[in-house]
Formats: sequence, C-alpha cells, structure tokens
Amino acid sequence: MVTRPRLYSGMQPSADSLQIGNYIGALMQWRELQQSYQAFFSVVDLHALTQPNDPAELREKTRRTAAQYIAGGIEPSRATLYVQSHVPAHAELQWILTTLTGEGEARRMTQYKDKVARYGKDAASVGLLVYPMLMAADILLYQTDIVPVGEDQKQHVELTRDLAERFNARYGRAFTVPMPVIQRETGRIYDLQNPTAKMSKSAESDAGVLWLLDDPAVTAKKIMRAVTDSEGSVRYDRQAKPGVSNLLVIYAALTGRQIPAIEDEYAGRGYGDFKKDLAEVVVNEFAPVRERALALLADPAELDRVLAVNAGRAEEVANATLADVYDKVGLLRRA
Ligand code: ATP
Ligand code: LTN
Repeated sequence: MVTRPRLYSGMQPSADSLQIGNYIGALMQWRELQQSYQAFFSVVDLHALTQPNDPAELREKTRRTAAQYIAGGIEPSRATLYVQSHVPAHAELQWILTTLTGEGEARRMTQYKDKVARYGKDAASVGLLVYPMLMAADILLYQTDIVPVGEDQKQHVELTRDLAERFNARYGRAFTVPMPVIQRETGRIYDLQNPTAKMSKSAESDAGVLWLLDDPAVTAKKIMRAVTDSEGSVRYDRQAKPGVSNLLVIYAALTGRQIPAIEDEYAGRGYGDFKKDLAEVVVNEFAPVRERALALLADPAELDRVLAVNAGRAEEVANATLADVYDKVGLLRRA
C-alpha cells in the first residue's frame, strides 16, 4: 500500500457556529485535501481555554464544531476527526516544546501581541503566550507534511517548522518538518461591516460575521447591509474597494468562478443586484450544511461515539511520536 502524505489542521470551539472565513479559508480546502492526504482534523478545545469560557458552553461548542466539520464534508471514516483534549499527548509534547522556545521568540508572535493589545497585559494569560507551542505539538505529533490554514496562522506554522528543525538538530530526527498551505485569495475573508479586519468567530460585533448556522434570512440581510463604497461598480480593488472586493472573493470561492467573469456579469449594474445574487449563493451553500449539522447535533451520543473512535486512531500515531521524543530528550522510561 502506498502511504499518503499527512495533513493536519484544526479550529477552536470558540463559538456555536463557524463563520464563512473558517468555511472558505479552511473547511473547503480540508474537504478536498482529505481525498489525497491522510488527514487529521481536531477541535482544539485546549486552545479555546485561552479565552474565558463557560464550562457547559465550551462542551457544547466543541460538539457543535465537530458536527460542522462533518456537515461541511469531512468524512470521519476517511479522515481522523477528533477532540484535542481526548489525546493527552498534545499537552505533553507542548511542555517539551516550550523548553525549546525562546521567551522573546514567543512574545514576537503577532496573534499574541494582538491579543495583549486587545485584552491588556494582565488579562493575557501565560496560556496565550504558549498557545503556538500547543499548536506545534498538534502538528508535530502526526509527522505532518502539510498544514492548510488561513493567512493569520502562517507565523505559527513557521514557528512549528523552526521548533521541528531545532529538535531534530539537537536530539536526532523525531519530526517531519511541515509546510503551511495557504490559499492566496481566500486565505483571509474580511468582516462585512469592517472590511479591513479579518472576519473572526470572536469579533466584538456580529453584524459583519456570516455564521454557517445562522437563519438564512439573517444571512441574506447581513449581505444586503455589507459595507461597500459610493462608486457603484462591481470591481475588484483591494485598496480602494475593500468591501466589494471581499464580497467578490466570497462569490468566486463559493461558485468556483473567476473574479473577472463576475465583474463582467455585473458591469453597469448596481450593488443591489450583486448583493442579492451573492446572498442566494451563500444561503444555498449553507442551507444543506446547516441541516446536516443540526441533524448530527440531534444525536449527541452518536457524535460522541464517532469522536471517541477517531480519538483512538489519533492516539496511536501521537503516542508513538511522543514515546520517541521522550526517549530522545532523555526521560527515563517507566519499567
Ligand atoms: P477566533 O476568533 O476564536 O480566533 P477564528 O474565526 O479566527 O476564531 P480559528 O478557529 O482561529 O477561527 O481558525 C480556524 C481556521 O479558520 C484557521 O485555519 C484560520 O486560519 C481560518 N480562518 C479564520 N478566520 C478566517 C478568515 N476570516 N478568512 C480565512 N480563513 C480564516
Ligand atoms: N491556532 C489555530 C487552530 C489550530 C491549528 C492547529 C491549526 C490549533 N492547532 C494545528 C492548524 C494546525 C487557529 O486557527 N486559530
């Protein structure tokens, strides 16, 4: 049997629903790539603890995130889809990796700096600082070749590569050095109300966020109200027309069409028509995914069973890497 190269990715259970950036920037790629790669997808609940959470809500968001992976096309019999905290090796390898990371190196991560700026130094936990080492552990435990993520995660994957190389050079080769895979145009979908800021599950206002599980009427309304400009022509220009450009990227990503073809179709027509059609495209894309997700969530015991079986598969791979790492760094094996 030819072994397929490995792929790893994950999302935080930081909301009840995924947003369209997660869908276009990550899930659509995952769905394609699971065919040609041996894929591992996790719901990174330990990462989500870096934000304040209500415990019961976190559990529910974890299930909901997993259900949306499956509803969006991840096949849990083909790919390994599991919950991060079900595989203790993640937290264990993270510890080893923190000992290889410079404190200054960790503080240079943009996401950390952004969050410190947003929440203040005292509200930002040490967990937030070591977040990228947990992410590196996720990736490195599975001898991952590629990591499909949105643009915002590129720096973390670069750090993961550095840590893998550092470990391999110091202790002998334990890790595959992974490559980030980032879609150029769709790697960053912007907030519809603030089209220069990344759309995010934890945005302060939800008016510019398109949720996968939103009611279709709400989704359509948000698109009709998306910020544009006064020029009135449907034309891609990231600098001058960030709002319209973002809508064009969403349109193109969901229909598989090229942006110039869409521009031609709407030449001489206003934003109203364009937005109305886009709303239809998004609603038609989301409706079946939403239905499947809600059906899966109606049977949480079955969902939990699937996640448990998949965690078992993940654990086999992860534990083998961790045992090798423990040996290499000189931890005494338990007799
Ligand atoms: P949070 O606000 O809680 O950080 P998020 O919406 O930014 O959540 P994550 O769970 O951090 O999402 O990321 C899941 C995946 O979705 C990652 O691969 C990330 O790069 C991608 N992603 C998130 N937001 C966008 C976006 N606006 N455009 C493209 N990809 C995105
Ligand atoms: N930090 C990532 C989520 C994440 C991840 C990973 C992505 C955690 N571990 C491993 C790819 C591979 C984010 O999207 N915020």
